[in-house]
Amino acid sequence: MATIKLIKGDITVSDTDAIVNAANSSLLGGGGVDGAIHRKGGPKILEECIAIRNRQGGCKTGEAVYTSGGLLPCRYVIHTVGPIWNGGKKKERELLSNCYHNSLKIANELNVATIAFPNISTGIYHFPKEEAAEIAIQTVQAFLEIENKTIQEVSFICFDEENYEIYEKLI
Ligand code: AR6
Repeated sequence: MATIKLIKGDITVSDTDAIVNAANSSLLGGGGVDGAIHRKGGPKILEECIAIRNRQGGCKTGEAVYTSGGLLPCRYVIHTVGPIWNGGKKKERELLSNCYHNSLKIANELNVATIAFPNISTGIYHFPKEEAAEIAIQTVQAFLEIENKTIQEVSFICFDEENYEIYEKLI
């Protein structure tokens, strides 16, 4: 059975096989964790994102794509697009769950053993943090129990203290 870990800090220093990026549907980078990943990962990640864009026109909310890790310690960056919180009636919960599920699915296909997630949608996209944490943990646990083949360890990397305390309480 795979283990779930909680870490406070910066996902760009994670040496897991894969890290997940909270991207936007353009895949062209932005602020928050996305900005940090592209800044530290160097231009190769963006080049690969542009190639994906040219092939399939970006990435829809709830879906995920992957690139190499560029200059980062990880082997892969899995880019997923979280929902923008809009009051909760626009399928935000389901879409957030899809982000975790689809990222794990890709990780499995890539034979990843260790993967780290940021707290998708809880920054610039304003998803309520407590509810986002519940969805993240629940989706990961369900995947590990039912569909997992290769993943041995999933880390939740909380950058802000508020998210860290919420996860500490829930895990
Ligand atoms: N490592 C780990 N977590 C981080 C880091 C970091 N280096 N930096 C920020 N966080 P956000 P979103 C946390 O805003 O809400 C971008 O412009 C942060 O504390 O990065 O999904 C994209 O291009 C928060 O808990 O992503 C999109 O346009 C979490 O990461 C948009 O923001 C997510 O915050 C996506 O918004």
